[in-house]
Amino acid sequence: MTSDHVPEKGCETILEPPFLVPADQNGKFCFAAKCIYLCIRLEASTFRVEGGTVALADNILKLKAEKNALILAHNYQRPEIQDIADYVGDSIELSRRAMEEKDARIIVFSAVDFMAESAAILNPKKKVLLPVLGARCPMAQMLTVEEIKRSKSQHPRTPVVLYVNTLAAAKAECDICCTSANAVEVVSSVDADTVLLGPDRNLAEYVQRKTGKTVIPIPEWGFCPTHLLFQPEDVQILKSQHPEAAVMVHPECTFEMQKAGDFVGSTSQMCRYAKESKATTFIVGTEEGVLHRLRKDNPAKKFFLAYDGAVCPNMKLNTLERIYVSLKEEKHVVTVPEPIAKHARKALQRMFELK
Ligand code: 5XR
Ligand code: SF4
Repeated sequence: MTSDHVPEKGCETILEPPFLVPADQNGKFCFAAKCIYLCIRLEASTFRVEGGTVALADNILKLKAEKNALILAHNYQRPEIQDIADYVGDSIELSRRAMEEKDARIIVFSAVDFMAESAAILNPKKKVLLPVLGARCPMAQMLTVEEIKRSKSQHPRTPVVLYVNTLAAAKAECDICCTSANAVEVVSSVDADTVLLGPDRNLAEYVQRKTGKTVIPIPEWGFCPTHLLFQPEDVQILKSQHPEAAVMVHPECTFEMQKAGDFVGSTSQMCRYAKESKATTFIVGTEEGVLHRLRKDNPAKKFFLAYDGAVCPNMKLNTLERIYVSLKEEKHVVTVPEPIAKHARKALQRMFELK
């Protein structure tokens, strides 16, 4: 804001804390003038940004109506995207919404690759659009079909449970899918004491602790780069500033981080917990996007991100501008070849049948 504003000679101090008014007449004038100037600048830039965003959001909504499209946004999307979406949720809520959609011709999936793929698998008659082709979940790339086959041959007759954070070809190789919201129920429902679960190792260990079953992670080292950023030390510091706060942690975080939590769960479970809890302050250990939804749903409660840098760059590739272009040009269409889709669909449907 001040970088291109060169103060006049003798007035340099006015922007320094504690913003004292210079004593001489000339100084006072400079101060007042600069305040007005800064206010106008602030106003103009706020107006420009908001005006642009509002216009863009309006155009998206118009285009959406013209094209009979539905916009689904993940909890980790930017606030302005969540605000124009028809539905905001976690991967299972959005997949179910996509599966059940009857009227829309187009589904714009503002999230990452595997979620749009699941929508295309579950509702193949719809045109599913992923606004940005590069929005790919690195964790989903960590489990290859070869690795699954290798693990299966090492552990014959052991059921394979795959996190939805996998590509369609991997899902086609598994018995049942799960999300972070239902992994414990899915593994409990499987008729075996030992299961293979991938790609997230922290989630596999969490499920093992919760179910008492042996959960073998595939691959050995799968992880979410964003959730690994959380450290229990950050929670300690925040807790010392807000001793009354309840700590919510995602199961993709390390066990040390999970131990620092009063509650471990997926984003949809966090949303429920925050609503129902008596606590009015929360420290949140998951991607920062969910704070927008938490604050919107609980305006009287306070939410602090456990670590400022917990941003998924892939999720954040989606912007209003890109959604507009995606809808206008009807790109990028996500399709899954039917021989793969039909196996992956079965694994997803088994998960849905559980609830
Ligand atoms: O809801 C969550 O907990 C986040 C979720 C999902 O199920 O949507 O697990 N997102 C995935 O991208 C994993 C995130 O780290
Ligand atoms: Fe993938 Fe982690 Fe981003 Fe979720 S938050 S999309 S698991 S990288």
